[in-house]
Amino acid sequence: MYQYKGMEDTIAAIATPAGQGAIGIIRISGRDAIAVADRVLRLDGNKTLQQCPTHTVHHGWAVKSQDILDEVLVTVMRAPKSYTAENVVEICCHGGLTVLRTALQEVLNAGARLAAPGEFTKRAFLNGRMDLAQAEAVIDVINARTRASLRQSHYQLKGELSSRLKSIREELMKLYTMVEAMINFPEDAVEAESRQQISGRLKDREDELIALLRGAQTGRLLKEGMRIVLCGKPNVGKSSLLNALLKEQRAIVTDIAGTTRDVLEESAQINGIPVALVDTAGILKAANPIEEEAVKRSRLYIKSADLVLLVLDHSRPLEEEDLALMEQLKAAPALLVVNKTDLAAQMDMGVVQRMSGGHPMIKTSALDAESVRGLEAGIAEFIAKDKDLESQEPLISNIRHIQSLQEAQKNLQAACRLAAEGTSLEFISEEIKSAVNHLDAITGRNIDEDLLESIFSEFCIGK
Ligand SMILES: Nc1nc2c(ncn2[C@@H]2O[C@H](COP(=O)(O)OP(=O)(O)O)[C@@H](O)[C@H]2O)c(=O)[nH]1
Ligand SMILES: [Mg+2]
Repeated sequence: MYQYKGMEDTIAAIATPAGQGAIGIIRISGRDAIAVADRVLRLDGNKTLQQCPTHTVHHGWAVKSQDILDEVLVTVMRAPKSYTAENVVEICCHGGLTVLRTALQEVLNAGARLAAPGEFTKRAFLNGRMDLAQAEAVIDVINARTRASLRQSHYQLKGELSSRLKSIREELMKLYTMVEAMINFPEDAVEAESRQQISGRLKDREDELIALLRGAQTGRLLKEGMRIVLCGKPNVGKSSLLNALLKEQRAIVTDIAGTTRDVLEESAQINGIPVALVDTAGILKAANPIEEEAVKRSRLYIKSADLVLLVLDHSRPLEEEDLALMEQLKAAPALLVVNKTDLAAQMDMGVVQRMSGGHPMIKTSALDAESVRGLEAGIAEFIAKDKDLESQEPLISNIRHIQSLQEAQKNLQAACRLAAEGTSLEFISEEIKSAVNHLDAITGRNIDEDLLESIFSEFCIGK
């Protein structure tokens, strides 16, 4: 098994966030974890952790020489049944920063070294407790912003993605062996028939990869959320709608056109999807350098949006600026939001309809909570279109996984084609092998040291 420099060390870190809390945990892992902990602990009844059975909890005191540092509860977990598959001790202290830092310093003085970010999880992976995709799911669980993305991260942590990949890999290895046998023992094989069979089975595996990749779009959405940009000429109610959607007064609203100068971005959740709501200035023709910059930024935001809400003012006749924006957004993912419907209608809805470019239209009033909920529902419908947000299947969301799957799929596509074309079998075998390697990169069977470094450096210390 792969080892890194320092893997033999016993490591320790504060595993809870910096700051005050009811409790804080110091986690120690490694061969000497229990001996190190015993050096800083005085447990009730004068016992040592060495004498205690695994997976038990003990009351006592953390001490520095004879001085008491804190009253603690200590959990001991012996290898291999622990998070890292090594000996692990968790010391539960009171959650003050000074208490924790002092206790950690004593643990370090007693023979442990400070853990690097993600080092506990890295060991869990290297000791075979979980594969790389599962280890990466740990960080996703911690970072999950919505319940839907948390559920997906748990699927991956439990190994659902890994077992799906494993079954595809097994089948590919069978095919690989078959092709190799045909290369090495040509006299035994009925080649034409076998080729067709192999090509069919390769295609089935490719289809499985395609299905996983299709789910990845939803997976990314659940994890990263989407950016929704409000645009429309000044005074139509963009900032009011942003505030209403956020349910707080975030953007400044006045009846003076041009109140919003800079782009404002705020996060919210719509139907369990994290969204970044962006309010733009809505100025189309700049009168000074500040406005010029505002116009430029608005344009950029509109371009990068996953959804644009084009806001129109129902209480005023359509103007050239409205039409210009509609024209500009014809091919963009957009909803037309007809605002201020609480006021008398001045807008020619027939023209709006005709110019809408087929975008759905939603009538609102920023002053009326009920109609803002209608807008939310419209946005939710747009988000959910063609996606299964409640999917019980593992949805891939990690870019590294997506790229590897795409590469594997390309290999299988080529292998199918080659098998059908009657090309030399060696080329087919090469493609299958390469597909397997790409799948192995996801689960970490194929370890690239630099890659591991970069994956685990994203973790927090103590995880
Ligand atoms: N009656 C009514 N007034 C609104 C509505 N939405 C916004 N307003 C008012 O229109 C003015 C401009 O709103 P604001 O949100 O700043 O527009 P923005 O320039 O597009 O951001 C303010 O006085 C708001 O109170 C609405 O739905 N109905
Ligand atoms: Mg505004």
